[in-house]
Amino acid sequence: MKRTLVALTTVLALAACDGEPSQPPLLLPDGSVEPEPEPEPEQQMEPEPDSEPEPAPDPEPDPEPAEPFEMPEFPGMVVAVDLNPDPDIVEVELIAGGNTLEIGGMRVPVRVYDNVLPGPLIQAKVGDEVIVRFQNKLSEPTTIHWHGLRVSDEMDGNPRIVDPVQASETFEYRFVVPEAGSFWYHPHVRANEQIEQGLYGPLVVHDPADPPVDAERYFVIDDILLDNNGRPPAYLASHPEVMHGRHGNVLLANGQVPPMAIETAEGRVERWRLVNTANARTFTLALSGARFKVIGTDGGRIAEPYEAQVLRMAVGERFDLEVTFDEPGDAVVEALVPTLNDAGDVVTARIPMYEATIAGTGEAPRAIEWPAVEVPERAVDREEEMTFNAFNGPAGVRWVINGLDDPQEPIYTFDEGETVRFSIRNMQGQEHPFHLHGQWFRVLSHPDPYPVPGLKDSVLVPGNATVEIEAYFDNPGRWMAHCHILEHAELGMMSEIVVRPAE
Ligand SMILES: [Cu+2]
Repeated sequence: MKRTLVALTTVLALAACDGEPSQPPLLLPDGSVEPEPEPEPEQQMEPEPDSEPEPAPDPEPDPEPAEPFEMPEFPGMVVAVDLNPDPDIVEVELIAGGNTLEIGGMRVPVRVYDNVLPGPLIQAKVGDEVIVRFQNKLSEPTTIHWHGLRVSDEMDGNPRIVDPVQASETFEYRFVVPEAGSFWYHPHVRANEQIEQGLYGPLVVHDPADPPVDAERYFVIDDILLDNNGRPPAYLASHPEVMHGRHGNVLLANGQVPPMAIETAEGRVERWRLVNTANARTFTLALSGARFKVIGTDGGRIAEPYEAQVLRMAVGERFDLEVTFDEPGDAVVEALVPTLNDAGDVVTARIPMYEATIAGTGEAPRAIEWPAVEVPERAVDREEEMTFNAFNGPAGVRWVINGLDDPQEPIYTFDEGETVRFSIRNMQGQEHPFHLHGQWFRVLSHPDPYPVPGLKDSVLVPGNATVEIEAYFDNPGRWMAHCHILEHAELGMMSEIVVRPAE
């Protein structure tokens, strides 16, 4: 495990070195040479004769050149290197390939992006264009889905719209990131195997208007199933896996066997982002040793931040926390995992995932003022019921949405701009984390005691329960709507919703 760590930090140092010198975006040093080379043609359209030497001071009232946004560092993480000098374009290379990593003292075969687990963190700021030059060095087709990003459907990694990237082929993903938030990326082909084997990575879209914090961190939480030799057992081969999805026997905190150690100090305020990238496991996380305030979820910051000691995170969900260190000591994120004790009783194991050592400084933390988040009121245009169910077919258990087993036709068609209230009824005891691509929704009612605020793209629908959501179909296209327990999706629980563009 040590070796993995060293490898990661080495790569990180390289990434940081590469990034620094080229980073300060070379916006024209004012009042020098003629503005010929880059600036938009408009400037050349107004050729006032004579006055060649001094370009008017006008074209630079833009506030941007004064304080270019600086991407934060994310200590301990591999960050994708932006190869494009344009401050409004993030261009990265990403390679999916096989490798062997040391996990928990075993040599484990993995498939990962850029040879690291999790894949490199991709970051941009709101409105940036993101270009990902992707190479598939796997032995099978794949795609990349940008979980939570409202991109066009052709860039969404949906293999029914754009053919998957074949083995040893390349593809250029290109999209604008319209909203700030914590996102992640992963394949949408044989996802139950490819994601389980390590193909996932974090993605952050920053809002330059957010107040600065003392550190940003991204916690990528996963579990994987390994046999005694560190190999993945056969997929979809056991009844529990078919029924509940693949639950791992090894927890991973940013690709390592936990706990992952963090160094911080009294008086600091940090922003921690969390994502659950497991195939199936819903994580319950206990937070202690600091002040934790939930400031964001799937769709970015929320209108009413709240303090929390426990988070419930279904697959695909994200949380953004403001973490304040009032005093020295240890701040810990623990996974509360139901397990069997020696007597065969179910008990809750507390597994430390992240342990922050808070050095004493005697300093008091400052209060952070987050800009207000607007919550527009929208009238409901339609009401629909969606059901989740299962049946036993000739080929075994199938999981279905609205009674349909892997339907090839869209299950709903809406018009761009429509607001639709769904009552999602789960007819069976197994839970389903529902994920809608390309759109946001809000949770109106939920049976669990935990708050589910803000704009969402993923929500847990517990067994034999109903969850009500209000969805905003503002992004035209063909969009996947499915269970994010990857085994359920593979066994039928995968559908599409069409949003017709407005005239
Ligand atoms: Cu499911």
